[in-house]
Amino acid sequence: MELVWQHRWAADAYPLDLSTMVLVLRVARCTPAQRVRVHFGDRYEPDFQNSSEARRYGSDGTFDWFTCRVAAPTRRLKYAFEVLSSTGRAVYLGEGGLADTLDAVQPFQYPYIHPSRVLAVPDWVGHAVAYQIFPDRFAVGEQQLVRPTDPWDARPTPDSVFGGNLRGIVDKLPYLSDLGVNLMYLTPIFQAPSNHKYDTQDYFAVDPAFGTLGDLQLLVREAHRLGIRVVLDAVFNHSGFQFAPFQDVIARGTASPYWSWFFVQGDRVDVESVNYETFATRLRHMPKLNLAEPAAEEYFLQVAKHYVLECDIDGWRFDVANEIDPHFWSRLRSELRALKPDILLIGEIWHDSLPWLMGDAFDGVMNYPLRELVMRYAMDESIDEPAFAEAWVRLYLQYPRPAWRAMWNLLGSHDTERALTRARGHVPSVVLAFAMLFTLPGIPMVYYGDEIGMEGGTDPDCRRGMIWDANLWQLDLREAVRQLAWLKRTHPALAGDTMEIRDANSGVLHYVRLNGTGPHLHIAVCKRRDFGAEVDSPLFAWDVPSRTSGEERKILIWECDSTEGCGHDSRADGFHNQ
Ligand code: ARE
Repeated sequence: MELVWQHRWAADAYPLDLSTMVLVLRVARCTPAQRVRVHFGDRYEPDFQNSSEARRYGSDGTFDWFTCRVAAPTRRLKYAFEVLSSTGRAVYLGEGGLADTLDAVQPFQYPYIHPSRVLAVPDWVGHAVAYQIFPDRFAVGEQQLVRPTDPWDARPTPDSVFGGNLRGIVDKLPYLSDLGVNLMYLTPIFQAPSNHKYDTQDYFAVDPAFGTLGDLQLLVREAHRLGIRVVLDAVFNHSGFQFAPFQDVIARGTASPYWSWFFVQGDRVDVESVNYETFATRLRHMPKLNLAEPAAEEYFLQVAKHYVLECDIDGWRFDVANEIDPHFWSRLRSELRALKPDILLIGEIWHDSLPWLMGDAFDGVMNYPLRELVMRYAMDESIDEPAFAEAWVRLYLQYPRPAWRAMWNLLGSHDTERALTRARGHVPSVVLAFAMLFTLPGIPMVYYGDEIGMEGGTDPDCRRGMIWDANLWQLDLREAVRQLAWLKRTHPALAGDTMEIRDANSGVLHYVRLNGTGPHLHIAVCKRRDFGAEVDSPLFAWDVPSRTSGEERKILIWECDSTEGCGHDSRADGFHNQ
């Protein structure tokens, strides 16, 4: 068993639709497998009716990963793996462990494929290009609605108010459209005392500093007119201190009808000692909500539906999504999907998100692990091409493939240092990172200002006022992002979730976005001069000097009908995807 390994559920055996399953097996590299076959059939049949060859997707350095797509016409499946080792010996792996013969193996079972376990993401995400806005810092409409505490170009403090608002965003929609954005995510905009609005006071009111409900309706209407969808930020893990139900609990204790909406130790709230659960540790202004409480669950379901019905928004990003009762998400998904079938649901989860990507919660998550991987390769240059390829294999196969179409792939957000700051001011590294972000599976998301080379450390420094003086922009960078956005919006190969990666000899990272019908898209980042690919008229070619060694690097993006890459001499390890 230590030689082969299977079954983390959901990632290793998941349905693509009601009659197709994807099975994944990893085999320890210390006992390399020559070949892996899958024997499978209906659970109630006496034997396995079919078998199919699994394809080797790649290696993560420790394991070789094999994937196989199998038909399950009765929606019920049993299966076992036949692993032919390098010595020619066959072993069989099933739920009961290893066996020497197929007859002796106790098969794995996928009892029944239910629709709630088929992760169906909205079709439109394939060509989505997202842009994140922190409303207080983006733009001021014709009238400022609040007295700013700082000048627009100041370095923000945790309490700064710059005065950006919704009408300001409306005025800048043409800028976003020109950049190629077709999906806009706003951090919270509902009434709250802070500048970030993650401490909600009234979920049914737009914060007066940002505007009115009418301004939000105008923003969505104007954005839609330009082909830009709008996603809002739902803070359901905790409320703000001023939230009326929490104030009622403070006033009336257990006599309050909202008592069980919160987690209070004892029979009265003691604000001084913070005797109640909060977001993070003892943040008294952010009391944690109990969405397992039916009345609270109903209330927040109403909040989520309200903005879909009243403002026609296109999706939600859920704050601290991994700390909210999982039952809430399955109800929310089914009710919002009934209201708007192509609504996008994104969780903010910074780590392994598999439990929330199994079809009954989110379509995707904010993909911070991918951010770290791309930045280590493109900016820090702390990992090389083979290491990137191995880490990609591990990350990619961690989730059901459909989730990769809706992943929010980002280089930064309002919670992290900015891309150019991570690159220590080296613009070409940011171009390389964006080129990878826009060509890997998922929705690329640009954090406002990263496209023009804004700098900023961690929160609150990453929330400076947007720079609108084009003389201060990194124009090459913005042009590269604009071209990459065009490519993501138009090339069919970038809309899917499949990718073949080549752990080519060091100095060349080469991956291929596969396209069922038309040409594939090849992306290569080369540190080696004799890359050897006869690539004429690439769609995108960029010389990117290395930040650390100064050696020449090149990004090449070209189309080709084969995955062999038009004469490219990369001696790929046969990484193929299915
Ligand atoms: C600010 C400062 C803090 C300070 C706090 C004091 O940044 O350093 O302690 O004020 O009040 C919002 C505001 C923040 C504010 C915070 C608390 O935007 O400016 O902090 O409220 O008042 C984890 C969570 C993740 C969360 C991050 C921040 O998992 O959900 O921490 N992100 C969301 C939003 C934030 C928002 C909140 C939550 C609260 O995106 O903007 O903060 O509603 C590792 C861990 C992650 C961790 C991550 C970052 O990767 O794995 O779990 O994320 O680090 O810390």
